[in-house]
Amino acid sequence: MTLHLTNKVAVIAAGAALGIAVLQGSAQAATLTQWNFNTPVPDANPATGTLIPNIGTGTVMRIGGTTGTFATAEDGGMSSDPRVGDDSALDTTTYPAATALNKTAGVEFKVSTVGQQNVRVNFDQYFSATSSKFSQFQYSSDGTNFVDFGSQVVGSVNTWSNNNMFNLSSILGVNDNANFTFRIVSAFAPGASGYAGTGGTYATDGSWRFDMATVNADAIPTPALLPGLVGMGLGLLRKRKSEVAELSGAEQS
Ligand SMILES: [Ca+2]
Ligand SMILES: [Ca+2]
Repeated sequence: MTLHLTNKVAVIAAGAALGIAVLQGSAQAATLTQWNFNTPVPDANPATGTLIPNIGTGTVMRIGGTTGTFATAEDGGMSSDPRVGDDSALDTTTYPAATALNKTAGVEFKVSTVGQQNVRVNFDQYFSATSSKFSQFQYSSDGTNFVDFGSQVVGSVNTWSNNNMFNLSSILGVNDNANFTFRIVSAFAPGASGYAGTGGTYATDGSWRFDMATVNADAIPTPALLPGLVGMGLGLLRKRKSEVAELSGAEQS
């Protein structure tokens, strides 16, 4: 009897350990989507690039009347992109007038987080001398209504600010969501009613560039795995019991 109980406990413990291992395995952090904006086949021309992500899927667009093409990410200290010789960044210019349209102009990214949680966003941003010195990160769970999140990125003239990280792990509404959207928009100087130029003077033709826009997330563990594992554990238990029964029979004969 003691032997049976010990076996039973051992089998259940093994099954539980296996279940935990599988759950942990399915929750590995991964890059969901990334834009490096580089031409997939290097063409030695940073002014040509792509809006298609190099990892995963998603869409990016300029918003609030901004325009632009692609520009090099290999000046101003360089972005964090390891590409050499053909490193493109998403260029944006034609920003609002000095005292107009606070937090409306910049870039917007849409990435489905279906099946994902613990969403973290990273990006590199370059500030020209007359661009807005302050950029605001915002997220949306419905693709329409945006919420300011985190500290503003504060620019330095003609310089890359790399690996700006916004951890949305505490924002449950952006988990498992096909409408997850984030944007980076120009913001009035703190306490002021207009934009501050990165180098002092603001102008609508100042430019921001973006590179290595990255969404990391963890896969949500799949509950469907659990019944299967419980079944496996019971199967092992039955097999062990029948082996013990056979063994008992053999001893009696
Ligand atoms: Ca290129
Ligand atoms: Ca790049």
